[in-house]
Amino acid sequence: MMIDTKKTSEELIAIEEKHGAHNYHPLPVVLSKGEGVHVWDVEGKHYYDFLSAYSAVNQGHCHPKIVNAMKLQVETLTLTSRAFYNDVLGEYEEYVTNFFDYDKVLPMNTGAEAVETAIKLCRKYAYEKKGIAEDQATIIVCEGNFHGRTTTIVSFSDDMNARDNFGPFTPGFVSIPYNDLNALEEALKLPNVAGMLVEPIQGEAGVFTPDEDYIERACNMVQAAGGLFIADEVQTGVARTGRLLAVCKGCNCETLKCDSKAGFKPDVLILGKALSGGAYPVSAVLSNDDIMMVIKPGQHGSTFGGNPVAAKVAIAALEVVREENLAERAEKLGIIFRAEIQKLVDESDLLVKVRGKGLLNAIVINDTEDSSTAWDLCIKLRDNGLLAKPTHGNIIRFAPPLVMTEEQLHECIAIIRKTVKEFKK
Ligand code: IF1
Repeated sequence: MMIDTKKTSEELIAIEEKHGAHNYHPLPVVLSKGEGVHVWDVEGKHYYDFLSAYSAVNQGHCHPKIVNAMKLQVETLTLTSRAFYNDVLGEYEEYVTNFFDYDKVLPMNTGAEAVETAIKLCRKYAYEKKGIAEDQATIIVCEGNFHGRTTTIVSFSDDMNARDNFGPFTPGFVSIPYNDLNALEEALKLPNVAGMLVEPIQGEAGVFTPDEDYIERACNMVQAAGGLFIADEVQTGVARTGRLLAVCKGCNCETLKCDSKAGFKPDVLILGKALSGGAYPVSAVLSNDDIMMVIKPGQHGSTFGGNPVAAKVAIAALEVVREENLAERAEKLGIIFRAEIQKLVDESDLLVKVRGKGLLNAIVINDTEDSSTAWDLCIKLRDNGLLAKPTHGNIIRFAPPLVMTEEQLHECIAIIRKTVKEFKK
C-alpha cells in the first residue's frame, strides 16, 4: 500500500517558520501548482491568482512556450559566465533591443541588480560625459519609491521597515514628492544633478498612479536640464499597464514596436519580473550607445547575467506578449475591472476607491493604515478562491496574469463583490 506522505499546508508553513528567515509575512496559503491564471494549493483547492508574483507572471503560470524554451536550453547549455561567448546571448540582445528600441542592453538577474546597474551607469555618465566633479553626482528619486532592497537602494527609501538599522547609507540621492513637477523643478536647480530615477506608477506605495502627463513632463524637464531620465519599469513594464511599457505613448500596438518619435523616451529603461514571465530571474538595463558605452570591460557585471537559459526564456516571454496581444488585453480588461469595482465602491462603505492602469490596480479600504481590515479581507478572498495581498496596510493590490479571459475576469469580479458584501469588520 502506498502511504501518502504529502505534507499539509499547516505542516509546510510550520517548516518555513522554523527554518526560514522571517523576512516575509505570507498569506497563509501553500501553492503547489500553477497554470495560466490558476493556482492550486497542496490540498487541491483552486484559486485565481490576483498578484502574479508581483507582476512577474504576466504571461500566466507555466506558459508552455516559455517552459519549452527553458527546457530545451537547460538540457543544452546553462551557464558559460561572461568569460566566454555563448551562442544565445547575442540573439537575445538583438531581440530585446529591437523590441524596446534601444541600442544596447546590459543583462542582469533581479530587479534590484538592474536598478543598481542604472545608478552606476548614470553616475559614470555624469562624471565622464557631463563633467560633474568626482563623487558629487546627485540622483533625484521620489518619496514613496520602491526600487529593491540592496544597501544603496534602501538608502533612498522612506519606508522605515525597509531602511531602519541597515545604515550607514549611500549618499548621492535627493528625494522629492512624487507627482509634483514644481518640486522637480526646484530639485533640478541643485548642483550636480545626474538624473532622475522614478517608477511610472508607484507599486509599493499602493499603485499610486500619477497625473497622465507627469512622467512625460518629468522626463522632458530632466533631459532639458542635462540629466538622465531613468524609468524603473520592473513592475509596470512588459504590458502590465495596458501598454508594452507604462511610459509608452505612441506605441504601434500592432507590432508592439516602440516608436520613440511618437512619444518620449527614457534615457535608461529598467526591466525585470515579467521579462521572463516569472520563469527565471531575468532583468535588463537598456539605453543608447552614448550612455551605455561608458561602461568598459571589467567595470560591471554578474556571473549569471545574460546566461543562455535567461536569454532563451526572455525571448520566449516577449514573444508571448506580442503573439497574445497582452498589452491590448491588459488595457481592455483593466477598463472593465475598474468600472465594475467602481460600482462596488459606490455601493459599499468598506471601500474608498479603486485606481490603477491596465491590470495593475488597487482598492483602498475604508480603515486606518494600521488596521487589519485589508489583511482580513484578503483572507476571505482566499477562502472564496482569489489570492491578493495587502500593501501599505489598508490597500489591496489586484494584478492578475494578463492572459485572463473576459469571462474569467467577470468570475473574479463576482468573487470580490461577494466577499466585500459579506465582509464584517
Ligand atoms: C518583495 C512591492 C511590488 C519593483 C520596482 C525594482 C524592484 C521591484 C519598481 C526590485 C520589486 C517587489 C519585490 C517584492 C515586493 C515587490 C513589490 F510591493 F514591494 F512594491 F512588486 F509591488 N523596482 N518589487 O517593484 O526587484 O530585486 O525584487 O527583483 O518581496 O520585496 P527584485
